[in-house]
Amino acid sequence: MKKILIVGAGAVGTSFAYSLIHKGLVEEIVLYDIDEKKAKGEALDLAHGIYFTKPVEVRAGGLEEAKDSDIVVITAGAKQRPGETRLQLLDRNISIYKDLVPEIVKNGFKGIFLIVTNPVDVLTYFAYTFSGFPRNRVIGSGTVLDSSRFAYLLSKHCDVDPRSVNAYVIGEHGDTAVLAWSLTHIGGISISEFCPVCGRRCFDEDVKKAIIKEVRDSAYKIIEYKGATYYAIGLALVNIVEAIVRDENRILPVSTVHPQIFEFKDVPLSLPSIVGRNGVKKVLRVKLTEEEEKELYNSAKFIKEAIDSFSS
Ligand code: 6V0
Repeated sequence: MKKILIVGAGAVGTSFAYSLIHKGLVEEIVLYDIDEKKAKGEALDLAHGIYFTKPVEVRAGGLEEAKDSDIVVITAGAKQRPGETRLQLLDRNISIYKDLVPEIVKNGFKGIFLIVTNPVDVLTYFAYTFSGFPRNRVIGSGTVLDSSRFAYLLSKHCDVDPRSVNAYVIGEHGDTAVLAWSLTHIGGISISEFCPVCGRRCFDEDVKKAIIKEVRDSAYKIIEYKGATYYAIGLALVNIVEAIVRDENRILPVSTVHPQIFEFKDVPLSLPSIVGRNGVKKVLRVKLTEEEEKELYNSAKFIKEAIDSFSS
């Protein structure tokens, strides 16, 4: 795997490109934006830094670059304004996808779509239907970022390195995201049994509620403070791309369109999934508590209703 086309050279697309150039994962990074000058400027700025990073060619290009790209990462579109939900972006972003996705396919793209634009789950569904690609090759960044936020907060609470925390947020990347406490482990010890081990503050209901709120509201808070979120998602995307390019079979909570979940058909949402060269190799239907299962149901229902309301 050698070439990545980034569609949308805004804050997220360029933060991703900036993180990617440090990794030495690919040979070419092409930036495309409807604002050609912006794509050119960003590509030049990044290219001038290659002297200090790993060898990689960074340039601006058109959608015809999709032909021999291995992964097309779509970040193009409108972003949330302060107070706006991700779902409120749908109208604006779906029409962009209606043009972009078929055009990319028409250009001979045979690789993997990585969808980032919000609302990411619903747009993963539309990218899947507009492209005609198999489910495993249309991946949404899903709750990979939410899971890293969750792990970060747990790591702060328990005073351990975030990489030693195994934590998953599943379902929608949005207001109905499910923090799966029952799947959470630190150093192989389930979170419910970790408190006596660490002897610090326990996870009483108030602490749990505060962490759930903090994870769900992170984006709103950052958008209120600085207008947009982009660094952490840039790094999260590198993580997903690395799993694909290196065929790692890494387990990541990416979003894919599930043929059936509960009574709903073709619902895009995140569950821990094995990610490798062919995209999503397998989705793990994890065992949840009754309460978490109910929350996942609500998340699936919410996404399904959003898709149906748009399709009808
Ligand atoms: P931005 O900085 O406004 O960049 C968007 C870019 O898209 C701009 O440069 C536009 O010119 C470009 N664009 C618009 N229409 C087209 C088009 N038809 N073809 C090509 N380019 C186009 O926004 P930012 O980069 O901050 O956010 C991009 C998207 O990512 C938004 O929808 C965010 O909500 C979403 N995010 C998704 C996250 C996730 O976890 N999935 C996280 C953060 C942001």
